[in-house]
Amino acid sequence: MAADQAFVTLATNDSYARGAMVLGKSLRNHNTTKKLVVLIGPQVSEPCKGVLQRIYDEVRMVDVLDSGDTAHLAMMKRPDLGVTFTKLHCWTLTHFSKCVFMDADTLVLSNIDELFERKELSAAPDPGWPDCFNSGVFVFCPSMETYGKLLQYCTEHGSFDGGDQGILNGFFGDWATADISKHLPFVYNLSSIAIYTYLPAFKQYGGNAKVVHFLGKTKPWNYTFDPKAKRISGSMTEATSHPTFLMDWWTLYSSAVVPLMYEQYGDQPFHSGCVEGESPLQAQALPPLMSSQERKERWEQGQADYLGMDSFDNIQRKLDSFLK
Ligand SMILES: *[C@@H]1O[C@H](CO)[C@@H](O)[C@H](O)[C@H]1NC(C)=O
Ligand SMILES: *[C@@H]1O[C@H](CO)[C@@H](O)[C@H](O)[C@H]1NC(C)=O
Ligand SMILES: *[C@@H]1O[C@H](CO)[C@@H](O)[C@H](O)[C@H]1NC(C)=O
Ligand SMILES: *[C@@H]1O[C@H](CO)[C@@H](O)[C@H](O)[C@H]1NC(C)=O
Ligand SMILES: [Mn+2]
Repeated sequence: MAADQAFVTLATNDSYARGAMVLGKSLRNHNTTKKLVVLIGPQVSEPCKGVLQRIYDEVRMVDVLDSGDTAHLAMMKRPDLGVTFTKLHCWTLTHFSKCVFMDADTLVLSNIDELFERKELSAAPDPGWPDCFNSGVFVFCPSMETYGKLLQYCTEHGSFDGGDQGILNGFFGDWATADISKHLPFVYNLSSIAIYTYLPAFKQYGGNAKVVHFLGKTKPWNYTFDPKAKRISGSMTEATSHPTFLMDWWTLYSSAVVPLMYEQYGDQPFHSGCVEGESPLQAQALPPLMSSQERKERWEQGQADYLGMDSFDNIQRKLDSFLK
């Protein structure tokens, strides 16, 4: 039943909140039947909270330092894992029987409600180390018992990578071997982004990416965008490595999120990241980019960009590593 299932994300500050706004809009635009929940940290400002409330069914404030419970105690022992403890809070959402966690730096390109047919803990292999799962998208079942065990695991073992991915891979340590149905099939690493999909053939796959995860330090909100000219500016090298999905992100953000921000901020100034006619001297501008819809059409017409985004070598290498 849809009412007791939810997509859950986390925004610790206003930067990640912008990611959560776009993610929420992308889920709504693809007509999800599930509830949308965002966990926020105390640093998220009131106007951003207001925008999130317009998009999400539930905006839940999580302040680990203020909680006075086992999470607080765990935090005292492992202050380095602050954001991780906040993320683990998703297991306390026991008014839902099943949830899909998605990082705020992900974007949905089609309806992915079928993920709820999977069991805890289902996730996609990490592009950098396929025996580990990537914790940017995972299926879980809220439970106070599991939550308690996870906190205990944190304090006893810490995290081998200093973040939640290390904790979750340690705790759900049999993921690589125990049950193949918990592997969300086919992750490809097309130029620093991981894409999750359920279709078996890479030809189909290329046109049917369902989720984009903007891995790496530079996030979509670190660029600036000129909505009229459809130009993204910022770090040139990074922007060219995942241009079409970056364009999807900015198109949705500027059209569906920025108007809500104007409503919530009123007369207060805020940083939208959208500029008009920015001088090329101020930032390196990229040429206009194809949207992923255009890219999909090209792919289907057999005009895939084999040397760039859709590089056959990249895809083949990834396919080989998962088929082995
Ligand atoms: C916002 O939070 C993310 C992760 O939760 C962190 O990596 C980032 O540095 C924070 N940004 C600011 C401006 O505090
Ligand atoms: C979502 O639903 C609306 C209204 O029923 C429909 O017009 C639209 O095409 C649907 N969107 C998608 C992506 O299926
Ligand atoms: C994924 O892509 C990045 C950037 O293109 C590259 O540095 C990395 O080696 C790739 N990883 C794998 C497992 O292919
Ligand atoms: C991205 O932007 C945020 C603030 O919006 C900043 O804290 C962070 O350092 C930036 N990251 C990079 C890699 O520029
Ligand atoms: Mn992420």
